[in-house]
Amino acid sequence: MKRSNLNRFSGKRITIFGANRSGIAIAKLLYDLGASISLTDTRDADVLSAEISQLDGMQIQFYLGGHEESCIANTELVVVSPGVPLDIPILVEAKNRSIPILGELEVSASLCDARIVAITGTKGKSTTTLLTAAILEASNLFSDVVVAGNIGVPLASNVATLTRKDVAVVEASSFQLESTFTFQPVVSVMLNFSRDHLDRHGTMESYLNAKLKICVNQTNSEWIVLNADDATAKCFAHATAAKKAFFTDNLSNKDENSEVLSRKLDNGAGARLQNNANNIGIYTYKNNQEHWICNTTDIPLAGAHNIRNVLAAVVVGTIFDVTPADMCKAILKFNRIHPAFEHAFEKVSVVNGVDYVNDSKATNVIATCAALESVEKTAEHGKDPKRVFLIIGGFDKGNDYGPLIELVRTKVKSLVMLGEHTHNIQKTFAGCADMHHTATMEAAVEFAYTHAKSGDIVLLSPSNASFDMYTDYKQRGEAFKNAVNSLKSYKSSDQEKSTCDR
Ligand code: UMA
Repeated sequence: MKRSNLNRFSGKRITIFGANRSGIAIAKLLYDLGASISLTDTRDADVLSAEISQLDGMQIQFYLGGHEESCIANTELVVVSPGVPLDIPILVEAKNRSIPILGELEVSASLCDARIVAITGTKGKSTTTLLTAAILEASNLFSDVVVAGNIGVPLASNVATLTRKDVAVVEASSFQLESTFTFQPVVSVMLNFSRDHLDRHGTMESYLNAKLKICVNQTNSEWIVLNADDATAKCFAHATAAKKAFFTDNLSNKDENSEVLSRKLDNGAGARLQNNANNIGIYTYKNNQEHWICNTTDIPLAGAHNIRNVLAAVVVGTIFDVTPADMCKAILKFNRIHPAFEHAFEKVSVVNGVDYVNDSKATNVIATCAALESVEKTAEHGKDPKRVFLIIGGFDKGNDYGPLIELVRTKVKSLVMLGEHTHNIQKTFAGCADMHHTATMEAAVEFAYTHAKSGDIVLLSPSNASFDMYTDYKQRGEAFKNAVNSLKSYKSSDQEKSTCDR
């Protein structure tokens, strides 16, 4: 751990908000450093028994079933879990009392001895985090490479064992970045920016400001990796003193991109696509040297969005001087089997030649666009581009479905709307595809099962948060998978029946 910062917490009275993964991990870390810990959560003790039991044997004061005023009465520092909004009344009160409020990521990173590569963006964070970790791991440049952050493992649970010889690849969400102040990764990556999380951040500006925190403390001995085709890249470039590296998947604009990529020639780094023979290659640049890494057809991930994720990851590899051969090896054998990919374009089953795909993690319109864009590449049957039964709908945060219209028109056979908040969807897509409204996930899957033909795809990619019907996107994804799995047994009893009939 970073010795210089240990004293900031030992002996301090600290109240932690949220008793889930982040709250429990940071409670353990700070308790072990000698802090006096209080832990508060709106949920009751009986619901949280599994989480709380992880702190057995530690002297911790619990305030469960709500955040009563006394939980901050004597506290010197508040630490928040990412899922706890900073504007809840008790945190406003803490702020009024001038009690510092830090996020779990802020505290963990300040104690972390390992170098941190932090990856943010509206979409593609988890894939890029894992790709980057795979590339760094292939290099043998580090004693240990860990993935942490929004991907499901709080950085707090790794900090105690990480050393200077290690690297932590941290998926950083806006919820985590919002409450950071000294966060200073050696490499930050900003993938893309689009409308999301307005229920938490209120405005796009405040969402962007949270994301900008990934790079504001970086100096010119650190790096930021930017998407040359994203409109916000300039904001990030202006917000930081870090050296800039760019990636682009824009083949048509080669000269312009060369210029962008080589803007900082002395120490410049970047990655882009380039035509070679019958293929499109991924090329990296550093110090005026160009290296072929692999062809896009070698990438074991479907969809244009994943090519961009690979481009971003190879820029990080290039910054750390990972060899092209090691990067190529890591990409080719990249394995998506990781809990982070559950509910993210997860192939659930094939029933009667119809693919059932769970993309419940698509809580915004851009994510559903990415899912539909990748459909043709994953096609195994038929040429008809209109082969998707798209299950869409949920807790509408004021979505603009505009970017989806053309994709729905050209690829979607039937739009299966789920839940009550479908007015906006009906209005936007009228005339673009057949529409069918269902009240439950089972009914949505059943409808698709009845109407889909071999070669079609039933895709749950809701474009919305899940809170209207479920506790989170995971529960919604499980409901989809259960409905599909019941189809399988329904189908086999159907087959049994028809065999008996014969
Ligand atoms: N709670 C309160 N008061 C409140 C609100 C919530 O006490 O006002 C309590 C809840 O009852 C619950 C806890 O706080 O017990 C929830 O905290 P949390 O959501 O931060 O839970 P963690 O398990 O620590 O998960 C967090 C991230 N969650 C969110 O950002 C919402 C996880 O990202 C992350 O993987 C984990 O830390 C480890 O770093 C999940 C996520 O949905 C995947 N992220 C969003 C996204 O990807 O869109 C940003």
